[in-house]
Amino acid sequence: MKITEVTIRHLQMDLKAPFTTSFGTFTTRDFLLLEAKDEQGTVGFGESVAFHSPWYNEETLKTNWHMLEDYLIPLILNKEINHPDEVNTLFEPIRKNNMAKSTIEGAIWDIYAQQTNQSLAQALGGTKKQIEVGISIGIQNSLEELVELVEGYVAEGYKRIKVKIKPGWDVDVMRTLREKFPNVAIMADANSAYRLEDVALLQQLDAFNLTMVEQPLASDDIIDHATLQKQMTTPICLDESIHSLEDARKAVELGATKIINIKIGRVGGLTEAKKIHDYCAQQGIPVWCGGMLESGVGRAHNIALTTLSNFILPGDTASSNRYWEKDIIEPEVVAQDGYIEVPQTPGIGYKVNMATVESYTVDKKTYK
Ligand code: OSB
Ligand code: MG
Repeated sequence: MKITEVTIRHLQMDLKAPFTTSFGTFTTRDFLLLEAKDEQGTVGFGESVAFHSPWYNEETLKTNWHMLEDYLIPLILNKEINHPDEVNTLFEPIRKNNMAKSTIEGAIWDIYAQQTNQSLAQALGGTKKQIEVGISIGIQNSLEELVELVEGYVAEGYKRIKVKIKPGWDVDVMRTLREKFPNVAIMADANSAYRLEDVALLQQLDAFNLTMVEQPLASDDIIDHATLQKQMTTPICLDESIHSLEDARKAVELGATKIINIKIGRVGGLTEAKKIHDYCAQQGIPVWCGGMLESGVGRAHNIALTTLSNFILPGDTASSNRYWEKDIIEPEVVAQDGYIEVPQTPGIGYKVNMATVESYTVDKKTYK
């Protein structure tokens, strides 16, 4: 295939409910949607998961646009690409900026799947027909509100409840949840809110039989996480610290992580995500697919990736209607009793509704 035209749109979608992490609160999701077209007119979509501000990692919507416009799109336009795995090689001269790279790489995977008449899941080598999903719940104003929310999501059938924690909203919260929901798979995500000095506090979490604690320490650390893991029984799962197969290998070899959260954007695309998945499978490290408050396009990519066999633990890909009044895809993503049916039609398997996309678009530009 040859990509002959790329359109980048800045979309702005209101979240149904604010989402709070240890870093702050989101009420709106601003992101880039990328539409690529090849010489035969096949259209593929990719989503940038970079946020408006650099709280999760160093990338932002604007740095992604800059990288795409000035570096990545020029490396792709009118080049003969036989397989999406080649995109990684084309991007080798550019350091990091993984979310920007992933945006266009995802669209190329979508086109490749359509042209080979496969679902994106099949193109990736995935076999599951349905995937198990959990839900990620932000920091709430009160424990009562959190318990009520968890009750609702457990009743909806989500297979695992993840709760954001931060200093002052941690041990008591997890104790209460474990008491109220003795048989539910529960985990905590700290988004790097602690330091190794907090070991005594973090050890208290071991009493609650949590499935894992996600990224307790610094966002660029693997050494302290290894030290912490030796002092905790709860498995540590790294999110922010893992940007590549090499990072995953080092973290596993050091004993810094027993489980890995794979996010396509954070690792630079589906090809690298698959490599990390394969390595973890060999090492006996279970993985799961993280979420970044994606629109339907990013959600569709996450669903396809999760069909790979070592995605053993439920991910964060919840129903579209948990986030949005109206998603940009049709049909919307629906989790029923904690399962999402994997679409079997070619490509991402959902139709992107361009009228809905236009209604959320605040800026756009085409490159050819
Ligand atoms: O750390 O997994 C995270 C959302 C935004 C940024 C980082 C994270 C999250 C979530 C929510 O936990 C996942 C989702 O529901 O999409
Ligand atoms: Mg996380």
